[in-house]
Amino acid sequence: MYEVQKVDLTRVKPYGDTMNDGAVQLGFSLPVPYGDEANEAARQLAAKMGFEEPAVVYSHDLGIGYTYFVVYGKTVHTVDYTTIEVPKVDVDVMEKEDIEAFIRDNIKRPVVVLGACTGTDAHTVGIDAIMNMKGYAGHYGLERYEGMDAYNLGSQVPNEELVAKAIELKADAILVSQVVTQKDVHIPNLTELVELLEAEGIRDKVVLVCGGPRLSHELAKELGYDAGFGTGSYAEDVATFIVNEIVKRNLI
Ligand code: B12
Repeated sequence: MYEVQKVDLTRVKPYGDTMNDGAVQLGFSLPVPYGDEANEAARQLAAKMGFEEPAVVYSHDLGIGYTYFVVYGKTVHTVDYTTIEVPKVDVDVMEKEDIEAFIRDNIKRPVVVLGACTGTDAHTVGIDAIMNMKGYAGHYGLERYEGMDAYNLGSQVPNEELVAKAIELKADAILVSQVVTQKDVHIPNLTELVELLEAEGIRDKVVLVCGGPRLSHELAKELGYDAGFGTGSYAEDVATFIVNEIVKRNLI
């Protein structure tokens, strides 16, 4: 019979085989050729990172002098889970039908939503997941919502073009997707959009939302957005936020 072990939430550490053994799996590559010396380099590096009993359990030749490793180790550190607070979008997510009814009852006109993956970013799948008719993982996208006029401009859209389209369509909400975050390329790009909207005098008239796998609500707020959505977001999460925000800010 299983014995339920009580977890001390003030001192949480990873669980591998047994409670609090601290076991973790790391994956990284080194610019050294595949072989025994490469494995030893990876093991020593994990030890220097502070992991106890580091062991290279897998390595793979990436070619041209690079090797990939999977290393097991045990961390000695813990975190106090009871003190953790993560800023999140604060709305009770509605179902699609409830959002449609909310628009009918409270906004009484079509909600215009404009979306794009901006700058040099060519990843369309995230914004498509939110906007496309067929949706994502069984959640229909905004194009299928009654009472919403959704325009998906696709990828690599310059901020200037997005702003011009927002003015032309009198957009209620602008949705920006940023997937590439290498060298923090998303930060100046997201900031530029806010600045352009401010220069046009329409920042306060739109609900401005960004999303992507490495974006948080906290970062979005810092950059001047109304909300940020990360991995595992669905159309109804952002649609609920938009319609509530329109009513709250009296953008009707
Ligand atoms: C498919 C893919 C590509 C395809 C894209 C095709 C396309 N039409 O989209 C191609 C091959 C073109 C590509 C190219 C590149 N890619 Co790429 N790509 C991927 C991959 C494998 C999957 C991304 C994806 O489709 N995810 C599925 C969607 C559904 O998830 P999502 O984007 O997170 O979206 C969800 C949420 O984040 C959120 N969301 C996203 N956007 C928005 C917006 C709003 C408003 C809201 C509310 C929510 C929201 O909702 C979505 C649904 O839940 C990832 C690795 C991975 N496994 O994630 C790398 C990855 C994103 N790519 C990467 C890189 C580096 C590149 C290249 C630079 C590679 C290169 N050197 O050429 C180029 C960049 C080209 C460019 N100019 O942008 C890196 C990015 C690293 C980083 N930190 O920036 C990744 C992480 C791979 C890696 N591990 O290195 N890529």
